[in-house]
Amino acid sequence: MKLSIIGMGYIGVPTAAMFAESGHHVLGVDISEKKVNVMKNLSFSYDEPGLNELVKKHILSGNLRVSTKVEKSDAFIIAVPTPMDENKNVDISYVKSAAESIAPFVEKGNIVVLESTSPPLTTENIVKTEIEKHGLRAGDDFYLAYSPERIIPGNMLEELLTNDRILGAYDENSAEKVKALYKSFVKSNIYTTDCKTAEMCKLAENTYRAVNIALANELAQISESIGINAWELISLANKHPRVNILRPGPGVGGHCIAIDPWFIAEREPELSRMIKLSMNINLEMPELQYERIREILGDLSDKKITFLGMTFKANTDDYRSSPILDIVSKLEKNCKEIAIFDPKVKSYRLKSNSEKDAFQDSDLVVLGVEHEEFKNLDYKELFKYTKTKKLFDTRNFLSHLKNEIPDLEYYLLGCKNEI
Ligand code: SAJ
Repeated sequence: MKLSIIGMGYIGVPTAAMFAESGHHVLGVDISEKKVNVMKNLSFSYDEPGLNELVKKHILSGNLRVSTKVEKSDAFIIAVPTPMDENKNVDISYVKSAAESIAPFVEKGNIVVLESTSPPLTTENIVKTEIEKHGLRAGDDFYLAYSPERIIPGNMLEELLTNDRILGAYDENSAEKVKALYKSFVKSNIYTTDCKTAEMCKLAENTYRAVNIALANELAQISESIGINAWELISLANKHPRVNILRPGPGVGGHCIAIDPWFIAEREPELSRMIKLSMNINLEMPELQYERIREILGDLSDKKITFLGMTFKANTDDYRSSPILDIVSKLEKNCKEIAIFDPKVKSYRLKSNSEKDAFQDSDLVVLGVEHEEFKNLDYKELFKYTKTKKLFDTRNFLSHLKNEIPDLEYYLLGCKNEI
């Protein structure tokens, strides 16, 4: 088949590569000329295992072309961002303009799929409406579906193949056609339903995780208050066969868990009580860590603070809406110096060139993100360069150091006991 995938971002690129790998002729479309040229010139460098090789292979094989312009195709897949504005309202304009851009090219018998995380009814109210403006009717003339991805950064290619997939179809024929299309690479089950349920399902999955993390974050605060260790508490509770509490942390970042639940809250503000409360608990976490740092250091004005890791989670280079950067921006206003050491991130204004530079004369080291690279640093040596040996671990990742470095003052999120 000839496929056009609209949006060459985090989801569009691996999806395009996977369809190309399964033998389809894929056109990746993006409004950014720069992005298109980077792909054409093979000068991309995605921080995702296997992705660079796969994209390169199919640009060279000709199965994957890229352009700023849509072309006639058998199927159109929309994978554009659905960001949130300052008022926590979803901005659906990219979906609308993507639908407008494909509408003149959609012909009888074509498939149109929306993959972007979207509020309920987007497929029918926006995508269907835009395409029908050109005279075709969904169901009668073209097949229409919503099929969200569920892949986790760091394991995207594997999860594209092996995750079960939800497919919300406009009618039975659409379900059959779109399922067959995705079956060209999806090895696991594809469950079909209507568009609205599938849209809500994607949001419910990320909301489940957000609420679970909020519970962990609340337990961390309670543990700090009553003098127990939240990590031990959660690990013991999870020994129960039907309990699985997630991990507390300095906040929830990225462009999924921190955002998608608000789409439900925007649609049903009165009914989304627990969702809003959970999101607000997660949002408080950076501020609470800022307060904890003030508690540890007292007056900040003459202090240098070192952060290990600045991304929104471990083992990624992505620092979009990173809670660590929220803490950094609060501290920056009050302390003498901030140094960040993050081997994943290529450049950032506060980034130190080496771990030694970052530790030099530091008053406090904060473990922000548990990157693999941080497992084997020579902490004994590095703490020789700091002014005082203080470590604040927001991920329970370096607790072993308290035995290895005898004079280390070790502070842990979710625990205020003397350690
Ligand atoms: N986090 C915690 N504690 C935890 C787990 C995560 O504080 O126990 C934090 C992370 O540090 C990070 C944030 O939550 O800041 C989100 O990370 P994540 O690993 O939970 O999720 P994402 O945003 O990378 O990916 C999620 C996944 N959704 C679910 O697991 C339900 C992924 O499968 C989705 O495809 C993705 O959202 C998406 O695109 O929607």
